[in-house]
Amino acid sequence: MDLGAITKYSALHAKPSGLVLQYGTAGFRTKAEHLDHVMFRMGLLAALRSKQTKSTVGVMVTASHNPEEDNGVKLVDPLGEMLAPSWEEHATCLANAEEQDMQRVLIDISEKEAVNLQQDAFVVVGRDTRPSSEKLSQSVMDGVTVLGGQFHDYGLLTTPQLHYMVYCRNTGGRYGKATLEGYYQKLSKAFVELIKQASCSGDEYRSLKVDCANGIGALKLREMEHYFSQGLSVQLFNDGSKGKLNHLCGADFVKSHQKPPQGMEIKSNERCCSFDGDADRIVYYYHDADGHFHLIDGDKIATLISSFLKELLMEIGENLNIGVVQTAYANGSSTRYLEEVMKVPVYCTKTGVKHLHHKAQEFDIGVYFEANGHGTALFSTAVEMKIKQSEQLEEKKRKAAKMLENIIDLFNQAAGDAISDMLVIEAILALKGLTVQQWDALYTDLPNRQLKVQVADRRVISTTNAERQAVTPPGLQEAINDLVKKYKLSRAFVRPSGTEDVVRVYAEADSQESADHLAHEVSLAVFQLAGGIGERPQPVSCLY
Ligand code: 16G
Ligand code: MG
Repeated sequence: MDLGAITKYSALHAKPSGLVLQYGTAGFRTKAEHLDHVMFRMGLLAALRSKQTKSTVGVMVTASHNPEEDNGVKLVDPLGEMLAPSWEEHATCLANAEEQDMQRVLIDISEKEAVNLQQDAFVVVGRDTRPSSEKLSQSVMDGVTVLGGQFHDYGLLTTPQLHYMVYCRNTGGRYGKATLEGYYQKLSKAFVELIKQASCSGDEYRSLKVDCANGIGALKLREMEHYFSQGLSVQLFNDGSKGKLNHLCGADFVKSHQKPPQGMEIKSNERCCSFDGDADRIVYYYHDADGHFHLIDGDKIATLISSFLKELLMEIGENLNIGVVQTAYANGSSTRYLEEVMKVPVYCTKTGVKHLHHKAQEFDIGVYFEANGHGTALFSTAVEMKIKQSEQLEEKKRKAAKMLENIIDLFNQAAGDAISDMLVIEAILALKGLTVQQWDALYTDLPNRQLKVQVADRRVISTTNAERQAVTPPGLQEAINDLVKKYKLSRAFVRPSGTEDVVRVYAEADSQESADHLAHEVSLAVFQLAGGIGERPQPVSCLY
């Protein structure tokens, strides 16, 4: 490690004094103008991680669904997964070190993690379409270089595409080719083969409207569409040619406001979907004949996918298990439907993709989705073995095995991916002959409400049982329990946000009015018992 060079270059990416950031569930995220030093240092850290794992590591420059002025950075571990927890701590230490402490922190990390500094390092870098992203990704590469590492700059990529590249590079090409062409071909080939098996792929299955949040998803989907156009035609909206990134559009807007994005013309019963700003989240929706908006969120996506996969499993195999992983935000109706109607075991983890991903790896087929549309399905080697053995099976079983093989190719195994999930969903709808309304009708969501409460220090709230119960401050959980009892089919929980300085409140109940009241009452309890600041929480009717 050439400490002299590190100090010299670090001064060119100086840290604004006093700024403290935390590597959270989505990496570092804040106003773009505060991030130059963080990017340089994450370049250094990625090089160290690459040396330690003797593998390619990824760095993605994006702030997903945040406003255009923000930016962020996330490291991708060798198998395409989120950064290991001990390295998240190193990331926080390194990002917050004052200039004169940088050398010591770097040496500390290298020693703690037994990094062989002589080892080569290789880092791949991707970025979204924000105006600040190009320069910030350059700072990442500066960091990698100063530590003696090599890099490949993929330029503009969706976040899941970067995960895919990392995964391909560390599996000797077995998973796929680490190029955009490789990604497009792998997914499109699997999709087109699946669609061919649909007996009822009439016109209504052939077109889909996609809101791209004025982000990177638009560019990449446009590059990709001709690869799969024989199976599906996509009409792109909010493609970045006019509007602002994530402004009144995108998956986060549609899910949290429960209304369609601006800039998209929707006729009744047309199937539509929205990506978020870095294309790792997707939600579907439509307008019914009466003009009512229907949201089909991550929970209903998980239901569609897991029921289809369960059918395929029943066709081909004994002794293979399937599980669905959700978070506390999953609508109660979805959990009930999965467990009671579909007889699929459901597990709940903390919020954040890495927790769901980890749990899903325990099953032969693990389907995981957050209600907000982050998710994918993972497959064990036992499933792949079963498919290989299917040559000897009877015709019907062989067909199911072939479908499963294509589905595995179509799912991005490295991360939840809006493009890949979209193609999986489109294929399943066509294969099952389901309209968007029929899909939506699988179950009815319980009315729910999410609110935010400002408190002096959100760390006073700690939770257990996958965030469904508050442990501290004292008395808060008892207060929530008492409030919940007042309503039918009700449930509520609170948790400190991992991405914003707020406490989040979730409530659901048998009617929208009840869910709104409950959410408001729980917000007041948080305000009183957890050190609320600013204005007291307003009733929901005053907010919307
Ligand atoms: C991050 C997480 C997402 C989670 C969200 C919760 C990843 C890649 N992203 O965006 O999964 O739903 O944070 O945000 O893990 P919150 O803690 O502010 O509610
Ligand atoms: Mg995202």
